[in-house]
Order: sequence, then structure tokens, then C-alpha cells
Amino acid sequence: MGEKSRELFQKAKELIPGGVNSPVRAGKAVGVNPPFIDRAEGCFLWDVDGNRYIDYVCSWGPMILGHAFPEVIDAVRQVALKGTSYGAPTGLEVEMAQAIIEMVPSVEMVRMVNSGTEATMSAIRLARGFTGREKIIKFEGCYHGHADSLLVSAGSGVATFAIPGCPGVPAALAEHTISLGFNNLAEVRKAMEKWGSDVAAIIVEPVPGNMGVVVPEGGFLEGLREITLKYDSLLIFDEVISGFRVSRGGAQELYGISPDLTCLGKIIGGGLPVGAYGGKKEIMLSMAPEGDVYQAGTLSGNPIAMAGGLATMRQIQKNTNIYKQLEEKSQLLFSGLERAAHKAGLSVVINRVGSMGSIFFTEEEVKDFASAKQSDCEKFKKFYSGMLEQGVYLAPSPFEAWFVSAAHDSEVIKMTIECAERSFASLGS
Ligand code: HOZ
Repeated sequence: MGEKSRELFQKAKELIPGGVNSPVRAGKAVGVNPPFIDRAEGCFLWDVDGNRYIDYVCSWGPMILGHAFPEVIDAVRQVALKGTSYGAPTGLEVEMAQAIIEMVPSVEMVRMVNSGTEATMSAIRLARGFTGREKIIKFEGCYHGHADSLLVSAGSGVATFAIPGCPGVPAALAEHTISLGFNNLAEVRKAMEKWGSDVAAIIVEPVPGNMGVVVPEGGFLEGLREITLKYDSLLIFDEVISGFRVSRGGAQELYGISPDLTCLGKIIGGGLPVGAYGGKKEIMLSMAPEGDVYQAGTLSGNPIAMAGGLATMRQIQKNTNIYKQLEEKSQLLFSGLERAAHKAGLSVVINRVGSMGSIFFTEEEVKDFASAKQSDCEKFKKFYSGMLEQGVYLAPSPFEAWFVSAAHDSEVIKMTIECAERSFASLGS
């Protein structure tokens, strides 16, 4: 790490807990101090010391077009010139709602919020309000933001730092959350036999990205749909990561499942703070002011965020080949990484769906949180440092995803694989 980043981190640690505004990015789990970023363009980041990095974090998913995409920047600039927030309805919100409803198959009505956490938290409240039930089912290693009801056996930073149970979450609330093994339909059936009539919703990341990437086994998501219908519980897809990422209409389009509610974020903001939840009209009409389930926000539907998000979605609508191209790039990257690991005599498991993927240092299949935790975190740590030193910026945790953007070209991917070869080779020494 350069001198300026080091100094900033020192100062930040005195002023901000851990020196960061979101825990994982502190780099604690991989034993590195984080580079402080100055600017970004395309698939590159530059830190305050002038070092350039190939970026596979992509702001944890939103930057599907790459950083500082001209049309996105221009849209943000034009709207900002007209004022930054009105706290009153705008045409941009209507356009955004229309774009989401057109692209995400199950969504008939949508409400904009400011983050993925707000989206899932509100969807859970809506599910409870609509069904009149209190229990929810989630899956170990799935992360749905940091609302109290959802921090049980969570992925992302909770998994990275192995936090067993979060102090501050009332036990009486956590009691209503049942956590089960991902891809384990038998467990879900058993739990629903016992609690089904009290379960408001099953919430799932259809393609988990917060225990590293895990692929849903054939029949798992279909089974969740079938079971929730049987018990009149709602099925909530948390597509904050997978929405507009694994396909234009998200995982629900890719796997052909229609959830009752969908949570969105990341890509729909084009890198600005945004979230959304939507679904069947009948359910969404329970929200105030139509119904009594309350949720609100001063900055919800903020014009700048709407402009950045809409400009991003327009590009996705315009470039009909984007997902095919992302698939090809990601295939090139992850097959190259696998070859490089094998060349160094290392066993790795690579999980990937479209342009999100992860490398686990293990020989066993990774299909849930228990198997993800079997991977060798020490090896990941060394691999991570080797990559960062060579200018490749990865999520500083084995329990997060790599993201490929439209701006990653074959030259950059080739460079990444060469860096990985050296980094893998150093693990043996
Ligand atoms: N929890 C997000 C990753 N899955 C965000 C992490 C961050 O921004 O530090």
C-alpha cells in the first residue's frame, strides 16, 4: 500500500470505526490495509498514490457497464444541475418504475428506497403485514442487509468475521427467523411442516453471492415456490446482487420462477445509493398510503440516483448482446483462473453464474454455507495479497463474489490470469 493510503487509513481509524463505512472493505480478513480510491474508469481503479488496479469488486456489483460510463455520468450531471433532491414526486421515478416492471418478470408494482438493506427490511415487513404472520425463513450464508430480522446466520461481513450472533439484535426478534441450509429442500419441508402456518415468507438470494457464489441446484428454487404456495407464505427473491446481473430479468428470469416479492438494488442505481422492492399488485397495495404497512424515506426515489440508474438500464436495454458478452468474458476469466490454479498444483472450486463468480480453495463441491466454510481461508488470504500487489483488486473476503463488467476486455482478463498464475504459484512456497 502506498504512503498516502496508509496515512489516510491511520487517520480514518481514529475517526470512523475500523476506518471504514462498511466492514469488509477494511481488508482485516485478508490482512491488508485498503488502498484509498481516488478515481475509476472502465474496469480500472486508481488509488490516492497513483496505483492502478483491475477492478473485480465493481462497487460490489453495481458497475455492470464499468466505471464512469459516459452516458451515466452525463445523465447524473444533467439532473444534478436541476437540484439534488426535492422530497416530492418526479417523472424520473415513474420512468424507473416502468423500466423495472418491464424488465423483471414478476414485478407489477415497485417502491424505491435507498439501499438493499432497506429493500429487504421493507419486503419482510410487507410480508408480515400482508400475511398477518411473524416467522420468516432464510438460508445460512445468505445476506439480506443488516436489518435485525435478517442478521441471523448471515453471509458477507458476518461470515467474513465469523460473528456468531450480532449483539444488539433482540433475541425476541431473532427467534422469529428460522435459518436453514441452502439447497436443502428436505430441511425446508420439515420446517414448514412444523411452522408453515406461522411463516410469513421465505427469503432467499436465488444466486447467493454473500458466502461466495453458490449455484442453486436444479429443483431447489422450484421447490421453494411450491412449498410457499402450499402454506400460503410469500416467496421473496433478494435479487439485490443477481438482478440485472445474471440476466436482464435477474435470476427469476434465468430459472423461470415467479416470486411474490423481489428486492433490488446495486445495478438499478448505476453506482448511486438505491434499492427497491416490488411484486404482485395485490401485495404491494398493502403499503401506505394505499394500505397500512408503513415505510418512507426523505431521499427515496432521489432524482440523481434515478438518473444514474435509468441511464444504466437504458444501456442494458439497448445492448441486447450484453449478457452474451458478459458470459463469454466471465467464461474466459474463470476457466483461465481454474487452469492457472491447477498448473500450480492447487485444488480449487469455481462457482459461477454469468458474470458473478468465486474461487474456493477446497476440493469439495461448494453448495451451501457449511461447504463454503470448509475452504482454506489462509490460502485465499495469500492469494489475495499476491493479486493486490500485482494490481488486481478483489473483494477482501473469500465469502464475496467477483464481478465482471462490460468494460473488462480480453487483454485485461489475460493480464488477470497471468497475475493469478504468479499468485497461485507463490502459495506453494
Ligand atoms: N455487504 C456488501 C458486500 N456483500 C457491501 C460491502 C462493502 O461495501 O464494504
